[in-house]
Amino acid sequence: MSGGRVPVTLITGAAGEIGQALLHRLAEGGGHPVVTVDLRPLSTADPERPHREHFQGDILDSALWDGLLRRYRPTLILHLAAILSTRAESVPVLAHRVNADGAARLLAMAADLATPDDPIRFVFPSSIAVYGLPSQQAKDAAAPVREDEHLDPATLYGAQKLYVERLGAAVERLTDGLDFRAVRLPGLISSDTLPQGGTSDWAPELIHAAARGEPYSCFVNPEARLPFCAMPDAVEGVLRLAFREKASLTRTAYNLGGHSLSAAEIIARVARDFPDLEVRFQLDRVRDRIVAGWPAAVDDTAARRDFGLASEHDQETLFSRYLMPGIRRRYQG
Ligand code: NAD
Ligand code: AKB
Repeated sequence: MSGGRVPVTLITGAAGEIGQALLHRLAEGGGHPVVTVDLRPLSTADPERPHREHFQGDILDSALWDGLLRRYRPTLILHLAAILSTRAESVPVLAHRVNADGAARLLAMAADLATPDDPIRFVFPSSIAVYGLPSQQAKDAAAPVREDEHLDPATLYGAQKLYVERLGAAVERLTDGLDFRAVRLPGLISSDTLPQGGTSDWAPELIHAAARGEPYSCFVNPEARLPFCAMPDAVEGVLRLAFREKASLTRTAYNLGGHSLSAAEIIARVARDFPDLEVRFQLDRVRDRIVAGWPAAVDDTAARRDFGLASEHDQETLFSRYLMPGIRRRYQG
């Protein structure tokens, strides 16, 4: 207890794709009880979760934080709540409020609460959207992008992610007891959940459509290429960073790598398991252009060295051991 308040791990955006996977992983035990915040209710499917309380509401609502902080004292904050890239472009004012203001307020709250005796660790999932390659030719020619290269985001979402990374580093410098770190995630693919509002969504969408036996209308061109990572590997990476001592870290923001895959390559691989897969290309120029500006691959040497990032899946087992069995279970029983 700290001032009568219960120390907790706080997860915002916990009802989202990563939040659900994180909660599932944290249910394996250890650590403080978890308190969650999201606009949406949490799925109650897993009664084993060591979950203490869910606050359904807006991270921008100060009454929500007053209520939460009366009873709980976060020691670790995993700030996931966000509006993803495609949706952010269509609701720019809201996206700014949630992605930039919301994170800034939460950082200010953490800075107010943190002391050298009662420190707070703040973990921020950033994105490959912080990078901006000027053209498809530049993207094709680029080596796996390192953390300090091509930091020229073309989307609102990417600019907001980079801003929060920089703000977090600045607030950390000004605050004894606040420890901020960020991990730039690639496109994620889960066998259990589907994404909403992102630009890397075509890959998970088409894999899930194949398993449901439905045709898929792909909004990027067949050569569109991004790094993709299995959801459990990404969650493991986030947690490794979250629990690593500060002395081991040499950066504020780390790349988490993925398998560099084009839409055509994903289709060819998925068709091995689902030969009836039917894909039509119906280009969405805005989304296709966003993908053209994001790197095809990122260099995660620093994360491997500093916090032991190691993915369980290689490119083949991503499909054969993780995605295909999970997706078949989900749709075909
Ligand atoms: P998601 O959209 O599934 O989840 C985001 C959650 O935030 C949702 O449940 C939503 O209800 C909640 N939310 C949005 N606005 C809110 C608000 N004002 N108040 C409270 N809750 C709010 O996204 P995700 O894939 O789980 O992503 C989690 C984080 O990881 C995000 O910050 C995202 O930018 C980042 N990220 C995700 C990916 C990916 O491929 N999934 C890649 C890179 C970075
Ligand atoms: C999105 O497409 O917005 C996310 C991301 C890569 O940040 N999946």
